Amino acid sequence: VVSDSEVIPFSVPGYACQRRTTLENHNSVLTDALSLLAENAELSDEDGRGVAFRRAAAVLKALPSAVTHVSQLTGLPCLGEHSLRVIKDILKNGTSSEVESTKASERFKALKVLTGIFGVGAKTADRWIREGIHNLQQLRSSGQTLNRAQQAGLEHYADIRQPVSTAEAEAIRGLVERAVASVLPGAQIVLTGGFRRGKLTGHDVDFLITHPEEGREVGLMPKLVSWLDSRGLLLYQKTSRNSYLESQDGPGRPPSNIDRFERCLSIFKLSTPEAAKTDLQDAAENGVQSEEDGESQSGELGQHLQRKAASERRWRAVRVDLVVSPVSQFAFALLGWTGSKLFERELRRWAGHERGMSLSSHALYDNKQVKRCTECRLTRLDKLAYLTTITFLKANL
Ligand code: 8DG
Ligand code: MN
Ligand code: MN
Repeated sequence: VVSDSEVIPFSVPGYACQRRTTLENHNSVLTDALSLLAENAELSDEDGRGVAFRRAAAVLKALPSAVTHVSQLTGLPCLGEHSLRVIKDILKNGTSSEVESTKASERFKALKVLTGIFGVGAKTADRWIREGIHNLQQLRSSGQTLNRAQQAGLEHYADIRQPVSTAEAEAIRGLVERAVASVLPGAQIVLTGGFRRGKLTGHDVDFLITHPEEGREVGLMPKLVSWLDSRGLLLYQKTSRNSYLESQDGPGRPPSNIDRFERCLSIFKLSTPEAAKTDLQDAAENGVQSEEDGESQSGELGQHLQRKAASERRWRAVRVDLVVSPVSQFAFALLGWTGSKLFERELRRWAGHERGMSLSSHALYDNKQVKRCTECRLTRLDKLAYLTTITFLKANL
């Protein structure tokens, strides 16, 4: 028992983007619990609650040591009543009843399995659940019409849910570098997303591509995609010019977080004897019983068989995002695609509320000057923005 006088309260700044957050997390029991509740809220179309739990988890992630006593949390930002209740529950009992019952709920388990399919969002999953579809078997036999993305997602489900390793990300980088070098010599490619933040695994691999000469990047994506496709390296791809202008940014609407860059959401076919070996080991060590994603026995068996098949082939499916940006917007694109999602959200909130500026993946504007902006001022602002983004990255990676 610790007396209150011995407890040293923690202190962290209010916005996630103002904190130095390392990959070392001293409070993973608490942050796992809050992240699960965040996930459940997001999957239930309650984004506000989701963000609140994500913010609370981010605060605990930034603490220099493990929380042992609730009084250490006095004065910390972003810890609402609900999050505090969960934290207290865990500090007192070792677990949170709300987290445990969420984890055990059929609805949550079904939402996780179904949204784990590439191309399936919370709304689709919810509709399927209401129609009695809770797992892959039921989906396969339901006769539901699946779009191209969902078909690919279902076909490569077991591969895609296996985390991507840094070695695999490097192998993909090699492929994309070769492709880019042959369709547009001089173009540059950067690994973004979680791997750029130093994470050791990811759910996909994210790349940003540009060319040092403005305008040379135009038309790059289709060439890149057909180079990869003609060599049999793509299992699925969808290239899109973003609908940002038409759908998101109408008058009176807040600017969208979604950017306008040309992008390609894809599934690569990566030849990896290593990946095949890992899958085999995984299947041998864990058997079919240890899956914890809430699939039924037959679902687990199905996945096991998919993985076993994976171990017999010499490739695996990996989700890859490709984005092309003109070099004049590269700094913002890089910052915007580095993540994490909460960091980006918080950085934009901070820019708006504390600095009167709006930040996107394209530019940084001073809100007071935006109407009178001349080319010249924009250029100067862009330079300032570039320096600002670099400073942020140094402070936060
Ligand atoms: P992970 O893949 O390792 O799980 O984590 P991550 O790399 O941080 O997540 P991500 O889903 O791949 O997203 C990487 C960043 O890309 C994310 O922080 C924000 C940025 N991003 C955009 N636009 C979009 C978009 O339309 N969709 C997604 N998913 N991310 C986007 O700038
Ligand atoms: Mn990623
Ligand atoms: Mn991604």
